[in-house]
Amino acid sequence: MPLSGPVSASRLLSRATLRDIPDTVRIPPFDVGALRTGIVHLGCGNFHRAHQVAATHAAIAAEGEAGLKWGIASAGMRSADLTDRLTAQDGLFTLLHREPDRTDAVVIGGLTDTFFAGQDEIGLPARIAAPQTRIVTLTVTTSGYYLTADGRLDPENPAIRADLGARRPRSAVGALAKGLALVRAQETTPPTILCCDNLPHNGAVLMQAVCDFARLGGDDGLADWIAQTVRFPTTMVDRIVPATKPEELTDARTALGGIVDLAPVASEPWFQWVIEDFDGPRPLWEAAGARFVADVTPFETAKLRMLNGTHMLLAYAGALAGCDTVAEAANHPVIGPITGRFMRREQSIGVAFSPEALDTYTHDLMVRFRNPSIVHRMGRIGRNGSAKMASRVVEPMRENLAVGRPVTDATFLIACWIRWLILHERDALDLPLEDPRLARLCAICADARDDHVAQAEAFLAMEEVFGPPLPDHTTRVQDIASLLQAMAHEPANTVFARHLAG
Ligand code: CS2
Repeated sequence: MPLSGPVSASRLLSRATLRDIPDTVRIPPFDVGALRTGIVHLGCGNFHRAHQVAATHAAIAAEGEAGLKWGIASAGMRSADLTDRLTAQDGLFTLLHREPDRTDAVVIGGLTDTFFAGQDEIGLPARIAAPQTRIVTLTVTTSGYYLTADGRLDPENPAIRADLGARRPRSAVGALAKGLALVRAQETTPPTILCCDNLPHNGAVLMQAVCDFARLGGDDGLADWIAQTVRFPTTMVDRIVPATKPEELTDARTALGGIVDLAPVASEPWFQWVIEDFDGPRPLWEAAGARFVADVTPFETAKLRMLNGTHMLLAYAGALAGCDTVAEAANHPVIGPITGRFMRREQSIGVAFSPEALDTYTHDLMVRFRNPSIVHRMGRIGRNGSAKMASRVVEPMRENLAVGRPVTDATFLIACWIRWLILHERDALDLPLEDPRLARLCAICADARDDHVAQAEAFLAMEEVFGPPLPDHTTRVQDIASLLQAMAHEPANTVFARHLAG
């Protein structure tokens, strides 16, 4: 984030400067300095702040004195950049709620400690095992769990292998396993672990991964104890939160009457958090609108398929058509209708909502995607495609194929993703491309240069991305290859218009 020189402490957002903030901006209605840590978070980033921290702020505000025990110690897993800024601001930051035509600013309190896990003196295992830690939350992205396509911990992943022998694990799964080993050794009550990433059955999957880690490290007893003793409720989280842009610093400063916030975050107003009901202490997250339910599955399937899967289509097709943001793609005269059709006709399979509820959910999502105040860049939404493809796109596709329903737009999405990779391999994609399997994906593009059938074949053969072969494999390969062929010879917009009409 660009800075125009050092900011004096008297102008920087902090506990001391809260009193200088104009009363048009809501500030924490509790004593931020009196917060105590009850939650440890792994993955301090924008989504975490606009979602779990904002919800915990609301919970503490609603609970008063009794809520002060729910402060969050939040770990950056990849760099010290954001956590250093937050530490300088006593953990305070501005949340800018962006509606299409207005922005509302709130200063959020709730962070007691922010630190980079790689330089933390205490260490994540010790923090997780501290008796006052009653909850551990995680947002490390789908690729941060190092899972195989069937949802198990990848024993060959270098980050996992390195953590097995390390006293200071760097991966979230390693930190949890080592933290829980300490809890077991000291015979205290384990915290509840809440995965807040977009993985199907995220609680069960994370528990399995942590147990897999313990077994890989030769500690079957720990794995059994975790499976029997530690709660990993499933959760569905939803709020669209883009990366912070320079305008956000300016907008925060204006709202705060000249006080500088070096770590503001913008989000849409929409907030959803559906949590599998669990026994055990927790903040009054209902105050923020969180719901505790017996079965999260319908919400999770709807969200993963209809929102997250469709987001991928918007990113891959949108960038190829020259759009910079999700909103531009959702408002595009051809991609917009393809998106709505894909979401309602293909991605709604397996979502246990009534047809009317599906129509409403589709409509609401399109409105959210079209919000022009949310500047969500394609590179960010499209990143880590290989880790997201199976649960968000291929599973519904497989279910549609099994009952003879169309899969044309899922095929289109996959072809657009491959086209991104082909362009990237030729240095012709004007976007940053992040993917845990990037080298392998580029190698496929290079090996089968210009042979689109061979490329489609080789991509679909990657079981760690697509799972076992799809039904009517030859048709799948041909359909993807003919879209790749068309995109190689005609402008993307022409190919897309034909796809919509077809
Ligand atoms: C997005 C999500 O980057 C992505 O994969 O689909 O981050 C999405 O914005 C959130 O899940 C919305 O709740």
